[in-house]
Amino acid sequence: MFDRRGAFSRRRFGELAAGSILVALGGCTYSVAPTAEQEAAAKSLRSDGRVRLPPGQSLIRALRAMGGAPGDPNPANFRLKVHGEVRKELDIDFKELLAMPQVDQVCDVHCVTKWTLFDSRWRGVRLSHIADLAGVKDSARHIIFEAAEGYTANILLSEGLAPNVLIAHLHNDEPLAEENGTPVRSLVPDLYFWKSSKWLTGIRFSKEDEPGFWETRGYNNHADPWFEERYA
Ligand SMILES: Nc1nc2c(c(=O)[nH]1)N[C@H]1C(S)=C(S)[C@@H](COP(=O)(O)O)O[C@H]1N2
Ligand SMILES: [Mo]
Repeated sequence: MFDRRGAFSRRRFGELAAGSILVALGGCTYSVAPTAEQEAAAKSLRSDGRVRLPPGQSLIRALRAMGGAPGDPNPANFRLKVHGEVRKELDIDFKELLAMPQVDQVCDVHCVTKWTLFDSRWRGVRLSHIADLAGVKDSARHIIFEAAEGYTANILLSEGLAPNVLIAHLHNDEPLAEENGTPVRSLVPDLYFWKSSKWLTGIRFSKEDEPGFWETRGYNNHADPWFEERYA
C-alpha cells in the first residue's frame, strides 16, 4: 500500500485513492458481523418493553463519524448558552460543566442510516439538571440544540428531560473524538442520532417547535427509531 501511495504521490487523485483505501479498510472493521451474544441481545426486550434493536437497524462495533461542520475543539473556548424560556440564562464553561453532577451511562445509539451501536459508554451532565438550574418556564414545550456553524436539532421538552438525555463530554472514557463533537455534544439515545448534536454551543427552551438542520431537509420531526420515523 505504501508503494502504491509512493508511486502515485505526484498526482493528487493518487493520494485521494490511497485515502479511500484506508477508509475502505476502516469500513471493513465496522461491518464485522455482530457476535452471537449481540445477535441474542438484539432480540431481547429493554426495561421499557421495547425490543432492543429497533426495526430496520443493523449492529456495528464502533461509533462511526458521520460528518458535519465541526466547531472549536478546544475546551478552553467552550461556552454553552442556556436560554429561551428560562428564568435564569446560563453561560456554562467547560470547568463548570465538569463541576456539575456527572452521570456515567451505557446505552445504545441508533443512526437513521440504519446502524445501531450497542453498549456505548458516555459521561456527562443530565439535561434535566441544567434545565433545573436555568429554571425552565411552564411555557416551554421544546428544546432546540444549537451547535457550530448553525446546526440545530429540535426535541420535545418532555423527552429532553428523560434521565438518559445527557450533555456528554466523554465517550468510552475518552474525550469525544473531534469528529464525534469534541468537546461537548448532546446525547438523546432513544431518538435517531441526528438529534444528538455534536459541537454543542447552546440549549434553547422554546414555546414553539422549530425544525432543525435535518428536519428541514426531509428528515422526520420526531425521529423515534421504534416507529422508523426516518423521513418526513
Ligand atoms: N453539530 C452537528 N451535530 C450533528 C450533525 C452535524 O452535522 N452537525 N450530524 C448529526 C447526524 S446526521 C448524526 S447521524 C450524528 C452522528 O454522530 P457521530 O458522527 O458521532 O456518529 O451526529 C448528529 N449531530
Ligand atoms: Mo445522520
